[in-house]
Amino acid sequence: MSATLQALGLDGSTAEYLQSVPDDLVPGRVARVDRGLATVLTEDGPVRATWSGALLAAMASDPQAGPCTGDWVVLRFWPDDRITLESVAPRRTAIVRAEVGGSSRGQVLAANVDVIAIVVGLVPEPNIGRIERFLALAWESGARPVVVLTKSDLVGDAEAIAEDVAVAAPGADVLVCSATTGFGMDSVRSLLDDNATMALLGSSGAGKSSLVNALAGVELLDVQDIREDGKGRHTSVRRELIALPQGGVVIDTPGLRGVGLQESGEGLAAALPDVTALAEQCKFKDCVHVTEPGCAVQAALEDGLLPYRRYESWVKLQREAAYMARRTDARLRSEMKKEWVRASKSYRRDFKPRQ
Ligand SMILES: Nc1nc2c(ncn2[C@@H]2O[C@H](COP(=O)(O)OP(=O)(O)OP(=O)(O)O)[C@@H](O)[C@H]2O)c(=O)[nH]1
Ligand SMILES: [Mg+2]
Ligand SMILES: [Zn+2]
Repeated sequence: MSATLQALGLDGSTAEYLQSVPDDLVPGRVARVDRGLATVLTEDGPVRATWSGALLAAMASDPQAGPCTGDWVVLRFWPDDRITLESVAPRRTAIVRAEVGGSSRGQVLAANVDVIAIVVGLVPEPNIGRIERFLALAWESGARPVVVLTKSDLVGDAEAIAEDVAVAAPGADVLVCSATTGFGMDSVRSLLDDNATMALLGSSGAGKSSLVNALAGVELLDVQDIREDGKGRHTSVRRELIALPQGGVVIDTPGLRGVGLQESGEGLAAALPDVTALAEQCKFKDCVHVTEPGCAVQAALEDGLLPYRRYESWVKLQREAAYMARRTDARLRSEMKKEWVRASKSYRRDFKPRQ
């Protein structure tokens, strides 16, 4: 395994795959993809490649077969100077966002990511529900989620906010930092130990590109002032993989407007393990946790053991996961619809949000 590829995050099993391909092909890692053209980092620097016929055929039957940022690939250098991307190595992990309004097949945002940093600015005040959605997406990917609360220089009580966020993020570390002052950047940097690959996810204006610049120690990426209303304006427009000079790889992404969940619901279970564990104790297997007798979720709500807000997040996320599943399974569709109509009716009837 070459040192250059190792610095780009090459792992053992992918190295094996890359060694199994014919000798005249060149391995590399996809830094970015723009419409049918990939920028691939190789041992001899970055090159631009188009898709091979075989790859195009594979993509016709499975859009997820197309290369995305973070993929390990093999390239063919042709005598006429063309470079084609021949195949994509099996992905260790994949961040998959459900297509908004498209097919039920998700869009792969980034591949072979070890750590997903959910980047959240401390100003405006973090939206816990949104963090939970990002966590569900992150757990689903197979990578390790970490919540990075940035812009600590703008608040006085960063640690108190971090504690609140930690309650909503069981199993994930919560870090506090500032790209501006450098506070807490050492712990963010250590997420890249052993040439790990870290993808940054978060809303526009959260401070993702600023973190990449702070990690790199140079202004690599554009950063722009946020609008007066505090909303970002989507400064970054594409996903981009950056190999840091001191080792480790970061993938910057544009702010996500909608975070779609994939259908399996595993991410949901991992993001809200307390509610999921309760749901397993319900008397009926098909309990929808609204008015059923012997419902452990309702019992915990009544006893005050389960915060109402977490219950609400769970209902919302579960509904979304079920929606995705429904799109892929026509048979389930009508059953699910009936169930959710019933559930949401009695939900509205029985529960007035506490003030
Ligand atoms: N005070 C302060 N401002 C920050 C910090 N990090 C980022 N900012 C500011 O926040 C704004 C948005 O930062 P970006 O890094 O462009 O945010 P982004 O998440 O990449 O946004 P998109 O590319 O639109 O998704 C810029 O005005 C930054 O200067 C920080 O640690 N402290
Ligand atoms: Mg950006
Ligand atoms: Zn129940």
